[in-house]
Amino acid sequence: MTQTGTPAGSSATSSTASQMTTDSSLESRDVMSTSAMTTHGPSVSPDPAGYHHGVVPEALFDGPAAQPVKFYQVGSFAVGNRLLPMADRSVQSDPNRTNSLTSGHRACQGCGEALGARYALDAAMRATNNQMVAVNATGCLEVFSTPYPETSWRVAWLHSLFGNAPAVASGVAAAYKALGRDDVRVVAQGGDGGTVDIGFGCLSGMFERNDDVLYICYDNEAYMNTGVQRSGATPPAARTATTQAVGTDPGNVFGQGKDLPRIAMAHEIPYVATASVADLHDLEAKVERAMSIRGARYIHVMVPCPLGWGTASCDTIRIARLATQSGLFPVFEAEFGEVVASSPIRRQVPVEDYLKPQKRFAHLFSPTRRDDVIDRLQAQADRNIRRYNLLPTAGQPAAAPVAEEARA
Ligand SMILES: Cc1ncc(C[n+]2csc(CCOP(=O)(O)OP(=O)(O)O)c2C)c(N)n1
Ligand code: SF4
Ligand SMILES: [Mg+2]
Repeated sequence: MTQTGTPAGSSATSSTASQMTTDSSLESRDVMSTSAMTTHGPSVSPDPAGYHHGVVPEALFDGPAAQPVKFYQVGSFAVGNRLLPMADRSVQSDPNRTNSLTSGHRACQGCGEALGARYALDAAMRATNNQMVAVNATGCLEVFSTPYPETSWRVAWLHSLFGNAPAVASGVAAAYKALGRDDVRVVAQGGDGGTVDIGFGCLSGMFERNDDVLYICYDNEAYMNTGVQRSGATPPAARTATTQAVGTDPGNVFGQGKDLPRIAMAHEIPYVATASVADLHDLEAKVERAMSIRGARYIHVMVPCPLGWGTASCDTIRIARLATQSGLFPVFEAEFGEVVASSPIRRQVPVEDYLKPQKRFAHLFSPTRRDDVIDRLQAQADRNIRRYNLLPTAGQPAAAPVAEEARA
């Protein structure tokens, strides 16, 4: 509602994408955004309260979104980063970062998806020297960031349909290839529903053809944008609008759904990784790594959704960390179908610690405690710990070191 970036819709998407990606400075993008802006909508006088609606006045393109990020805006990560050597600092600590998803969007407080997307795309922008196009599936990320005619994206950004983001991204990559522009890279992104369910066929095709696209799935484990319906990534026993906590086996059933990182690995594409908003530095590093590789790449990011999971908005990072530290969400990297690295659990917690703070699992604790179901979920975590070697014993590495020759 307040500060927004370029006007939304075609002005920020296909019509300006090729132009925008030829320019590396924020200023040059602003010039084009401003010229595109004049073709859209009525001129609006500023709201007395300081807000503006519809078309963004030209003066605002010199506003905060167009400026380098100020120190206070980078928050506590900057403080932590300042204790690290330069090479280890987060992209977000860099005052000259791109700020690809800027303020003014309408995500809920504590939205893991908004956080993950901002870190991922800023890292991708840095890795590509801002020569990048982002393609978005339908879902919360698209809806909260682009209420027409506004947008919070400050990157060439394209939305088409719920299920075709991988195909659109493949097409964009093919177009740039035909133009001889191998400097412009393509990132596609979507929620778990758009990725593991409706977009799955397109994604599998993109993998199979080894198209030069990084696809990022922000997994909040349900169709959040339309009211928390179950997806193929919803965990067993979770309550959603379509898997109610009723009957002898309340919540989502066991034995269904899709483990997309492993399905991606089965395509033997160059790079597959999982990541979490609990470790944003790791997410950035994986995005940068993925952008150093050509061909189809896939990153699956766990992004808690306070609204759909029934958690406090201040607990997003804590919940995401409990998922990884319980073993329910393994964090690893794979190349050409083989796991090459995994992030060891630092302090193992029982799955119960992860489940309890979430209202979607409340029926496992009240009115009757369901130890049988909790034990089955613990068994899943234990299997992940074994499968990805998440609790390496002393002297044994978490996983084999990444082969340098596999990198681009
Ligand atoms: C073909 C089609 N079917 C259904 C919808 C309605 N729809 C829009 S967003 C959405 C849910 C998106 O879920 P997910 O991909 O998990 O993203 P999230 O909102 O959870 O981030 C649905 C069902 C649509 N836009 N198009
Ligand atoms: S419903 Fe969930 S995913 Fe959607 S904006 Fe809110 S917190 Fe984010
Ligand atoms: Mg989702």
